[in-house]
Amino acid sequence: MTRPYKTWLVASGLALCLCATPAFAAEYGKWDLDGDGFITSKEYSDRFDEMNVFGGLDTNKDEALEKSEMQSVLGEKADSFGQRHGEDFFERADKNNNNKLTREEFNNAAFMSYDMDKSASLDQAEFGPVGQDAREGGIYDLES
Ligand SMILES: [Ca+2]
Ligand SMILES: [Ca+2]
Ligand SMILES: [Ca+2]
Ligand SMILES: [Ca+2]
Repeated sequence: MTRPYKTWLVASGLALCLCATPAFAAEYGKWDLDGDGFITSKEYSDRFDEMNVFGGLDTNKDEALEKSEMQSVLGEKADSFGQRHGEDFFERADKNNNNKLTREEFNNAAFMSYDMDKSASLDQAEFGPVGQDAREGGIYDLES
């Protein structure tokens, strides 16, 4: 009878540890600019732009992302990107179906795939994958 309870304690203890590390808090704070504990799509887009994710993918700098640009810049990261955002990311993101993504279309679609509960904000649990993708060697580490 005591076993499931213990397992639960260990599991929640681990989760708390992960969130409480200074590195995690520092990273989260970089995104959650007003410090309210949630990352809105605006905060997310601002940080994404600061990291120059869209700009890094938009190689001809025309503020429009073509599928071929994404594929050539992502290179071997294309698989990880597809796993994170779905293989049909480009099609879903392209709201007006012109085969190009604006900065807004790109940022919004990326945000939505992290916002698992569709609350229009990212809590700390939802931020976990963002932190992984944004760190050195992650999907968005494009300048290497
Ligand atoms: Ca916030
Ligand atoms: Ca372009
Ligand atoms: Ca479009
Ligand atoms: Ca959410």
